[in-house]
Amino acid sequence: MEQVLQQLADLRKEIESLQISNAKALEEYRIKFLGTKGLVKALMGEMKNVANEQKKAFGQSLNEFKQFAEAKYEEWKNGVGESNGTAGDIPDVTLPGDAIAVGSRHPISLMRNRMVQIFQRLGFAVADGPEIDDDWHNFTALNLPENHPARDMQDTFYISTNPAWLLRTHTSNLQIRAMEHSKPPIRIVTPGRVYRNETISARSHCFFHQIEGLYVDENVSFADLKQTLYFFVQEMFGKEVKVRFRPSYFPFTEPSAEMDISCLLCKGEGCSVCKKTGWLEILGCGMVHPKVLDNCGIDSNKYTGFAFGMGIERPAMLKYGIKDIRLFSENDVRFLKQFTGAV
Ligand code: 2NL
Repeated sequence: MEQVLQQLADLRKEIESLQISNAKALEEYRIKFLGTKGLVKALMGEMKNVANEQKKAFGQSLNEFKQFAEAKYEEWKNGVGESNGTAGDIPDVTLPGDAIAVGSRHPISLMRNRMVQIFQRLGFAVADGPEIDDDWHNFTALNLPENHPARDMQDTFYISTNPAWLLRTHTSNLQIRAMEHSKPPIRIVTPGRVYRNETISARSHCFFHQIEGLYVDENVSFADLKQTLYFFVQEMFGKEVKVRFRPSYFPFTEPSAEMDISCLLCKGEGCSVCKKTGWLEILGCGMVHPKVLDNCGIDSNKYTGFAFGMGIERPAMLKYGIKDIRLFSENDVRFLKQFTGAV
């Protein structure tokens, strides 16, 4: 008994002399004194060798020792904190800081912003609105006949629970809404996401982005349209780029045209990107059909307007050298981080 009490006193001295300042040493201490194979447990096992009349005194001393060892453990634990076990509890202020991960703008946003800014300089305002809309704003008001193939289930995503609603197939729905609720002069651009039921491949996707423009006022002419788009092309692609207009057809414009720019890669010489033509088709446009103006409550005898629509993906692919349209929507960080710092 005397011997064991002496042992406890020695161990207490040993603990008092310890200086524990890191997690590794603390864990070693815990294992040695308080662990399942530690000294406290071992001394508890001595109980059976102690004479009956001494059991109480021994138990008491051992308990006190245990509490002392545990209290010391807690004390050190609080002091050691989150230290990594090698450097002690004093932070190393010379360590380099943790890098702050910087995000980047999406290439579609970059291209959209560039396009929008050019039209803003010409006095166009940005209009926004719903991606889910009704048949009227997406088709009927735009003079698309009831049996027009664009309305087909094959091309348009209808909302399954209510087929009166659909995912817009162009941002013209926003231009219709603008004409319905405001009076000329109206000068807006509508960038946004549109949906078409197409097979996904490297060149086409079931959703993509568009920017449309609309200018309605008295005496708006096709010459205004041409000059507006010519200014856009020069600002967007450079002064040396040429444009050409080809006659075309859209139900919502009359006359209608498609505009090409000289190929940015071969400068009109003919290459694989322009399919040896020297030209790239970038947009459709025309004078707003009088029926469309009337559908929106704008007097087509008093007012005229021009409109145009172009995709954002293709110019973005040309500018950034992107070969597969699916990259835009896969959110692969290896792709996206290449645009870090771009504005
Ligand atoms: C294309 C062709 C076009 C329009 C969009 C439009 C809108 C209203 C009235 C008349 Cl509200 N027109 N938009 C006009 C001509 C062409 O887009 O190829 N887009 C990618």
